[in-house]
Amino acid sequence: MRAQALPTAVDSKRYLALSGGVGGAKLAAGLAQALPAESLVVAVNIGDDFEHLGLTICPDLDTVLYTLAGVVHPQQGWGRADESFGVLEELRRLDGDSWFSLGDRDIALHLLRRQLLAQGLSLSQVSAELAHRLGVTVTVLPVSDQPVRTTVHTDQGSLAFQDYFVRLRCEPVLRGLEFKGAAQARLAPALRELLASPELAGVIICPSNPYLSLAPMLAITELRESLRALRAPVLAVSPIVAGDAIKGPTAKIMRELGVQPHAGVIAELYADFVDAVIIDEADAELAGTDSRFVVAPTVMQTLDQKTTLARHCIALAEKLRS
Ligand code: FO1
Repeated sequence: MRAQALPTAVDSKRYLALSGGVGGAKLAAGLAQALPAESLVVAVNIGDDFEHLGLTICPDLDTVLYTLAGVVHPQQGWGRADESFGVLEELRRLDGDSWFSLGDRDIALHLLRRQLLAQGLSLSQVSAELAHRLGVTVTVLPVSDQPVRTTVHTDQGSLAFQDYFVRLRCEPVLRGLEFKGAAQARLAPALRELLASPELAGVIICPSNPYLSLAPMLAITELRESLRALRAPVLAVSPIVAGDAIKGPTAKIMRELGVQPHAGVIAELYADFVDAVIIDEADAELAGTDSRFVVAPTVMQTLDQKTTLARHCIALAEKLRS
């Protein structure tokens, strides 16, 4: 009698990416190319979220969703491509709040989010529903279903995050950051489950702003402690290249906090849980200074570059696991 053929082993490895907005979404897009959809979970910062015009705005979640759906504004990296601003123009005419640039298509998504939240769905459930409706098959979820809101302490007083970031264009000098709600926040249920799962093959910390995007996530005790205790490798991609940020105010913020912007700083900030830090080829001379540094091309403009960096991350996680 012939032995029954064994079923083909199903590769059930899963990767977790921790992401802020634009920079993180780029690597998430590369990971979505390099991995099957069921093998990737992207957990996103909610510190930038706020209530505006009666809507719950989740800029980083939407940036990741729009990027993965292929509908993000290609130059801005946030908001929708092919957008119109009829509502905003009318708001301006009526002397309403128009400093935060919400396009018409974007407002439609926000109305839907409002409706689903009002029906009692959690932010994770709403995000899953929005992902589905946008045709995104990768799992995208907020780091928590409870609010965490970033307050920026500056030389002009304490400011809500978007007041500082968008209305004042990061001009005030930063003195400190506070993540309101982080002490009480629990991880989103699917994230907690993944962090405890033997299927977790690695955690990839995307090249998002470590102070504005990743710190609010890591301020949730449950996340930081899970990463510290994790058996699967944790690796981070440095957002600093040749002493400057690829995009956004990371380098300015670091200088204001008295930190010299260099790629290696990420290894110090995440020292208690990170196993490897990918730094750019432009910073290759740092490689010898810390055994955790690994050099790879980290500048992502094209989809090919995003996918190449994603493959480097996956290969590194595999190497660290073996
Ligand atoms: N960024 C801006 O610089 N100006 C805006 O008016 C603006 C509007 C906006 C609307 C929806 C959205 O999802 C994002 C938006 N962003 C805007 C980007 C966003 O506020 C920041 O990039 C993130 O919060 C930082 O990660």
